[in-house]
Amino acid sequence: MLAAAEELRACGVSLLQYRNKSGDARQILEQGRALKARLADSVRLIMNDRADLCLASGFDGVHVGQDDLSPEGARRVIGPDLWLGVSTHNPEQLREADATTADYLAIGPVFATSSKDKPDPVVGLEGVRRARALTRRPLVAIGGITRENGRAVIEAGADTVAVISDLTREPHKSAEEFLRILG
Ligand code: 3NM
Repeated sequence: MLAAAEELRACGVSLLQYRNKSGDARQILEQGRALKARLADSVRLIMNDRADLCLASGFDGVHVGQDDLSPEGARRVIGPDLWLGVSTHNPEQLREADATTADYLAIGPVFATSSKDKPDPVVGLEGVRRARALTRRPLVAIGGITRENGRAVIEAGADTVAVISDLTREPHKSAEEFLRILG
């Protein structure tokens, strides 16, 4: 994981989310601190789900889903300055998240994904367009995004994309190509 994170950083990736759905708090903290030590301030590090472990790891922000701490609960833990991201999966959730102090909103899954257990229904490019019309905050599209469809996702209104599968297969080549496509 550390080597892959460094490789992505070297390609110009500027934000990484640490996501660990199976580890316990102790392992998440250990790995979070190792990531922070290895990458220092060269990449913005976002902790998935856990505001407490974001602080304990020295990360730059936390990302919460619909079943985690509420955005305002997480904000109370991390304070006014760290970044808060919120996952949404439909227009109603997006509207609700837009009324919080979130620094960015995510919409997804845009396309079918095998990286998430029990994903919500796909929203498609139309879901990205609808989300764009509902918020002026930075909008991150997620779910099944590849180098092939990334440009269309940006053209539908996303400011950027969050990717797992298409980055993990060949991180270096993929990150470079994504940055070219998104740039
Ligand atoms: N969240 P991949 S979709 C972690 O819809 C995650 O909020 C989603 O992985 C959401 O790029 C997803 O491999 C998985 O599809 C993204």
